[in-house]
Amino acid sequence: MNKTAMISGITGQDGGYLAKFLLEKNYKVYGLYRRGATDTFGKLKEHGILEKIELLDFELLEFSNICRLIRHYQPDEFYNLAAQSFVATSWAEPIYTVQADGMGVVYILEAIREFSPKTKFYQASTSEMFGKVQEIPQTETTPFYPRSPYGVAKLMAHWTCVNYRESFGVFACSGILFNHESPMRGKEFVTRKITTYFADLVTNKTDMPLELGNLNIKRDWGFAGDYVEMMWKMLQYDSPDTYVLATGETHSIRDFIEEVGHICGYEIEWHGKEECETGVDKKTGKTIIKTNKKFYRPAEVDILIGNPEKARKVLGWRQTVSYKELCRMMIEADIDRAKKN
Ligand code: NAP
Ligand code: F7E
Repeated sequence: MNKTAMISGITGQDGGYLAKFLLEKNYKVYGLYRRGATDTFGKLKEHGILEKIELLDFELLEFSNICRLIRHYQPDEFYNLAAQSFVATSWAEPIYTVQADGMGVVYILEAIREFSPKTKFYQASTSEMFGKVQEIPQTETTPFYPRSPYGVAKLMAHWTCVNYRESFGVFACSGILFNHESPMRGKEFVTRKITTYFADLVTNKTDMPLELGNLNIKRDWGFAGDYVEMMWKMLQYDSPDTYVLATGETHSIRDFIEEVGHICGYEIEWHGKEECETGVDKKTGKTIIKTNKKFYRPAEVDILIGNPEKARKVLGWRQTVSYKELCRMMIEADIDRAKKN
């Protein structure tokens, strides 16, 4: 009998990579999605797996629907990747974010506890829970200090996961994942915003500068494809636990722009600072980057850098795509897409 896995957030970046990975392991995959007025299956089509997944209606805030799904299908594994995942939006929609990203997890865990206690559960926790970091690098024991409604909601979900593990014996794992990117990343996230811009620039689709927020922020960026395998590994281990997944390297937004710019043949000279900074193409003198206050956040997470030692030892975590390879992979994919369109 094939193992069964439910993936919420199947239409997102990680949903596609995880579904592809599990299908290759011969899982029967149930993809949970919310109906949209426009086509939201683009990533699954690009992965070439849309037809292989059984799609089921799902909404994080609809407890009745979550109960019905879990009672009926009783999956071996449930990967909760669904979330309002854009940090900037969480200040505009704090109530919805806390309900979906926090309460939504309580709903799923309650349904598992009640109707399918054998289901193993993976929660998509995040380095945003470390926020104003209390320690460098961050590990599983670093105290949390979230800086956004998103981080607060995810922290509630994380502790709920730990609590259901300890109180009811649910096999609930929390993966504290640092930023992971790919050509499937949503275009509003900073890496993809930068690579889609440079792709448009080199294919002459734009001559406007790219407007960004704080360029000095640092993130620990890895490749999404590497991280989904570890989600699965967490659920195959003898006992449920919490793990940090990260690369152990950190780079600024400025650094990411310079690397992608360099691949596209641009050397950038910086003028001004903070909210009045510009990045100028050395060859032509043209301004290609501009900061704009609009993209600054009310409270920032200045630096993230994780220590994935525990995952390395227990799960065999290793990174297969380096930072520079990730930059190249993303810009090349966006240039290909820009040429096709
Ligand atoms: P993503 O691309 O933004 O995907 C989020 C998914 O959640 C989408 O399929 C979205 O559906 C779905 N969703 C949102 N609200 C929902 C709701 N109310 N009911 C049902 N589905 C809903 O995110 P991702 O990058 O793949 O990340 C996957 C998970 O890992 C998220 O929980 C995120 O918070 C977490 N995480 C991500 C990172 C990272 O660097 N990528 C790091 C740590 C943790 P629509 O397509 O309909 O919007
Ligand atoms: O921002 C700065 C911004 O939106 C990264 C999500 O997957 O990873 C992601 O959250 C940094 C921030 O990702 C712009 O202020 C500057 O400091 O790409 P991002 P994020 O906020 O780190 C974590 C781990 C998750 O869990 C989340 O779900 O870049 N930044 N200028 C900008 N960011 C954006 N989006 N746009 C700008 O113009």
